[in-house]
Amino acid sequence: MPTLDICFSPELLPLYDLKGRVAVVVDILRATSSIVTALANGVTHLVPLSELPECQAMAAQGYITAAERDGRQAEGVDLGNSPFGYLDGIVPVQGRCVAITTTNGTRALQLSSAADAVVVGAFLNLGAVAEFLRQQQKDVVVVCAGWKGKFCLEDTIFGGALAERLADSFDITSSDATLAALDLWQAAQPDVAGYLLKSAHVRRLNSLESHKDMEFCVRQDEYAVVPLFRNGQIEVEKLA
Ligand code: 3SL
Repeated sequence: MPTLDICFSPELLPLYDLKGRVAVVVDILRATSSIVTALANGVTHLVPLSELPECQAMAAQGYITAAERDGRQAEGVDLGNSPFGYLDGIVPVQGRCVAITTTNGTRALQLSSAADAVVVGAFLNLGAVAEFLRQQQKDVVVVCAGWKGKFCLEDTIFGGALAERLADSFDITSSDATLAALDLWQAAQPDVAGYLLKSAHVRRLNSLESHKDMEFCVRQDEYAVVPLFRNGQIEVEKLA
């Protein structure tokens, strides 16, 4: 039976061998939730980048530019990191490609590229990701983006929710990280938005008036897309 393990921070990735495994990169607030929303709403592909100037420069190639630093939209780009940027129609996104840079999420994607496949996970596409992993039948590592190298609750409870969905076909008991994430998910799941009110990043976002982003990002199974990061681009995988 394949195993499901959870890496609580990109700083811990040197302890994990991603070769031969599938990495599910998660940054619930908000990078992977925004990427899933973008692809489910007509964006053709995204290019995750580390530096703001390289993201801004992609405008010359016809890309929509999206950038966040410390929770705020960066200067000189079209969008920040709110999923509503892909829903509100202020910047038309249908058929467009997006260059994106964020504090933690895009970095976690790039650091996971040694895996056999790098999947973009969020509550918004939880069921589709679980189905994809069932089809792959490979060991899985959930890579939590965290915040500047530190543990965060929202990515961890996603790991627990994914483990719960895969309990019938994956070994979810041999990693203490997965067991801890499952326990936290059990505590959170009667009211995920309420539970996350205590998380550091929700408090940070609330001070930036992004509370509605959090409520949106904890919705489950809103979109049946499985974005894969390969060859420098994030695109939707067509499910068999
Ligand atoms: O760090 C990131 O990648 C972002 O998702 C953080 S924020 O939610 O946009 O502040």
